[in-house]
Amino acid sequence: PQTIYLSDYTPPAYLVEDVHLTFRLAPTATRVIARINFRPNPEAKSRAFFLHGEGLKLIWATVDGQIVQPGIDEDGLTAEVPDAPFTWEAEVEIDPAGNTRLEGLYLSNGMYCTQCEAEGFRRITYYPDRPDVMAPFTVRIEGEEPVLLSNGNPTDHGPGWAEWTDPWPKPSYLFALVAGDLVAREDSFTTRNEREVALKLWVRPGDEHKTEWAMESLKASMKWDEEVYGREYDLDIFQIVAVSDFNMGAMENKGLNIFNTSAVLASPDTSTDANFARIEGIVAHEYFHNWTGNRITCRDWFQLSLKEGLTVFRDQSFSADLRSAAVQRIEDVMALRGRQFREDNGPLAHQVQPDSFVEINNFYTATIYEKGAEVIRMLHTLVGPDDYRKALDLYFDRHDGEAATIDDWLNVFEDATGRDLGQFKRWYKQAGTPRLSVEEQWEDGTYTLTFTQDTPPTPGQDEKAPLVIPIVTGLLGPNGDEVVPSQVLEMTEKTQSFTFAGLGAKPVPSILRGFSAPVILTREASPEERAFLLANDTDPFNRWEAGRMLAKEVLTAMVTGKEPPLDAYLGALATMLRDDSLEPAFRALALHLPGEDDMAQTLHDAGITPDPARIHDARETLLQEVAEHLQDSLPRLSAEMVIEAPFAPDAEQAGKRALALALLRLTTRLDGGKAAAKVYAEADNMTLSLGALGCLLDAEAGEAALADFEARWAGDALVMDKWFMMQVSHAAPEKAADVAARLAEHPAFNMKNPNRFRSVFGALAMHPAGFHHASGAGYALMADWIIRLDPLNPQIAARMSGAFETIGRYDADRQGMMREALERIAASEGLSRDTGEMVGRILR
Ligand code: B3K
Ligand code: ZN
Repeated sequence: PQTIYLSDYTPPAYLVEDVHLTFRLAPTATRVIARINFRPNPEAKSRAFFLHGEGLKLIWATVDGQIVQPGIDEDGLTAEVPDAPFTWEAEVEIDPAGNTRLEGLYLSNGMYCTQCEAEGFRRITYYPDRPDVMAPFTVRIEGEEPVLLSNGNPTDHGPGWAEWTDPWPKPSYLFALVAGDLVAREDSFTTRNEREVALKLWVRPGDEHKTEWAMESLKASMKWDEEVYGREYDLDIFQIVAVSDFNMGAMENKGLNIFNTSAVLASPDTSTDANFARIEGIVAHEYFHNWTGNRITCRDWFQLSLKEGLTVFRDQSFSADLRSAAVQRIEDVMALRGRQFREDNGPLAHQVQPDSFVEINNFYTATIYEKGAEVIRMLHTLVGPDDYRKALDLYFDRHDGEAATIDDWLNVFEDATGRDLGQFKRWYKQAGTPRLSVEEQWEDGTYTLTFTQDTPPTPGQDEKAPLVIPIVTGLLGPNGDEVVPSQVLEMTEKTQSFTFAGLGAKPVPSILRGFSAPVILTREASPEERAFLLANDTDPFNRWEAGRMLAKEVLTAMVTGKEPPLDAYLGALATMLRDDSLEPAFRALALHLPGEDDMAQTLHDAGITPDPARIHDARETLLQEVAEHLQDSLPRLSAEMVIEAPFAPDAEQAGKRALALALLRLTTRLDGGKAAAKVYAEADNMTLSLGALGCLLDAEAGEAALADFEARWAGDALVMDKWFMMQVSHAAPEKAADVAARLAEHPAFNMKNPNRFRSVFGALAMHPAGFHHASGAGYALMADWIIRLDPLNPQIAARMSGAFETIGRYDADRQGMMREALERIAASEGLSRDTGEMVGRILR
């Protein structure tokens, strides 16, 4: 397979004036007739005419009405065309029913839908399928399905056909078509300029009761984007469609977003609070793409983070505004560390702006998305909110309607603020997580912090230069008062000192507040000092962080056979938990021990080879200690978390339920599941019933509840995904692979459905003690299923192979077995470019 390089970018030879598509839908033989007006691109270096096309059966093609015989290979076609504007027409046949890759046009449960990003449109018709070719589309759909949808505004329809016009020039990856038996929840939104926008959320009949939350989230997003970014919606209608077979969460197609059912459908009895929050965030994310992604798109896929990093930053800010900013930040950082740091510290590490790729779908990663968002957050911190807004206004003014680059983005900030961002750009070009160490000095009322930054080598990048790191820092006095409020220390050198003069006593520093940069901060501190920060820091993120650092030190000591600072930790935890001024959601997060994967990485960083079984046992032991230490407070605290009001999926209630369940997990360790059984029996919402089920499974008392759950929810695919997942994630380590293997034989298991596949094998990958069990059963099973899935859905198979990305951390035996599993995948016949690239990078 061919490697694509950023440095090879050349402008397209021909631009598209407009596109007209006609679809004659039929499950195994859909005809697509395209009429495309091309004109030579004055900026092009060549006049070679090439159209992408994959898996298409060409019926005929004409140039200016004359039949042509193009040269066709597996990537597309070439033809003789004039060095002047001309009309290309072609008819192709495609097979939506046979499309298990879920890229291009496919059938999902009898309903037609599309997924074109990144390169799916070339599986629909011959086209310059690259994001720097933007054009207005008109679409005619002919089919017997009652609902026929495409991008833009509806222009005309009749029995068996409908026409749609999207006036905004767009790249082909934003094209969408949906046809099926669907019903809509309808609403409307009035923009700040008093334009009425029709809102429609399309679902299968029977799912109507799960549409309210997404609709409310959509309206909130539309309002927020007007208020915070000054961005107004630009069509007469905005539609969302829920689809049950979908490779990722959702897709921002212009005016017609397509969503995985799991990312849009919600009701209290079937969805957890986490589901509600995720849906709110994804609805916002896709809606925000209308400006950051669609109106201004990417010149090429190396610029992917231009739209994704920015849009993640926007959806995180939206959720922070709607919910608790502190809790949102903690959760975002937990996700960043869990996925991006893991990626950045292994063989799959790559730049926020990569230099090359083989399969672009492999680069929709935590680095492009979450680290990309952190980079924008740092810009925001460095220039401040006012200049940030000024720069964004300039970005929209200057690049609206264009396919832009990350350099364009940085230039806008330079022009709007007068800042030189040359060094800052390294965040885009340098992979790896910087380590930030700090030393302190105290002398005559002057306190000095000396920082050193160091980014370890990553594949293909041995040398790392110093980055610009905004270190938000405040100082606390010995009695807990803040003596120096938060300020941004702007680090640009490898080693750099910052002094604070005129202090009466040696302060306690609170460094990297709000997690102001995506780095690993190492600072020696006594358990007492961590406990002090957990009790007193005015920055809620660092308050939580202090508790987490302390928990990690306890676990590290337990794993390595040292004396753990248990009393300091348990004492601080108990005080924190009883502090009513802290919101329950925060207390729930602070009660949460660092995960097993996080501990494995932490030990590896400290030069200790992690043993997943010992980590698991240490965590279990510590949880038991916590439960016993808090024993007397558990009943009272649990009682305080009972909600009398009717269910609402808001942050406040969700926080109370989160704390109630954290307490229930501890209680279960003391009562063997008695309280959990009661909660399960009485629960009137999915958050509590699933939480209680988890407790019962942990206590090995879950059989009855599992059977009850299955009987009750057999007809609801999204809830059954949870049923599958819970059994794997709560399995004892030595049983996890067996449980997954057995579930894969269950009649309701369907490997063609990405949600179901992930609910079993994604859960196994995220169960470190199970996946890495010394028997090697986890590795072998995962490899078997990746090999089986790859011919059907290479994108999901490739993604799943990321389970092996932590290979470098483990002992020789485990590494050997992981390598063997990877080599078996690599050697399987006809392996996809997607999985081939991933496995190759991990093995390299
Ligand atoms: N842009 C899509 C992701 C497309 C993934 C293609 N493999 C969803 C999003 O980021 O909003
Ligand atoms: Zn996105």
